[in-house]
Amino acid sequence: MSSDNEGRACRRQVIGPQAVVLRRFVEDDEALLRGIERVRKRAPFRRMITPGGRAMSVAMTNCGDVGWVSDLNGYRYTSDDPQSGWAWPPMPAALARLARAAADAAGFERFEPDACLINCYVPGTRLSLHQDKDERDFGAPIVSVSLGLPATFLFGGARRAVTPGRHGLEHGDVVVWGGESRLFFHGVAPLRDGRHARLGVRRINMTFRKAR
Ligand code: MD3
Ligand code: FE
Repeated sequence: MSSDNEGRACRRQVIGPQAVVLRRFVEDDEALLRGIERVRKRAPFRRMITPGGRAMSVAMTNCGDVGWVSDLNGYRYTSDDPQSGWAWPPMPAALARLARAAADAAGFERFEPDACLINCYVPGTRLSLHQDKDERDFGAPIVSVSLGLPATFLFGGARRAVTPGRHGLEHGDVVVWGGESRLFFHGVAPLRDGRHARLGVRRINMTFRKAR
């Protein structure tokens, strides 16, 4: 046991160079779900198109100053939701606060994310092995928060050829990726069937980034 989530101990597991899982770090999942609800009313989940012309398996939306998008022209961050033409919804305070607390707990102080990508998985949904390198500053960590059905997270290395390790992520787990791990290949195995007491038949993952 170690770490401190505003006074509460949480279990911490190192899975790579400066990559740490904070088990059950989330205390108030209802506040997060209210925030996500507010975001998706203005910017609904949608399956984006890859530059290769296929619909992604995961449904995504964003909040914050900028949001990650993919289409036939490639991947990038935009200030407006291309589907509505409106600005992405602001990052709800409960989400921003949790991201900062998790970064602090992992030793990255003063993390100020300007983007939060929200992914929605249903059974069968997967995310193939990739790197996150559309952000300007790789010195800032990425914070990921898992809610709902459990998933198997695949965590490789700096090269695609490195066979990924498998790590279970459950409701309330938070992962912080910095340093070398920041550019490691990673993905999510196809979501298994199941039902989560609060979220039903889905998994939601939020990743907080400093994109600009
Ligand atoms: C390791 N999401 O949105 S979260 C993504 O569960 C993404 O939805 C997965 O990969 C998900 O890009 C995994 C964990 C994660 C996120 C970003 C990372 C791990 C990372 C960036 C660098 C290294
Ligand atoms: Fe990623």
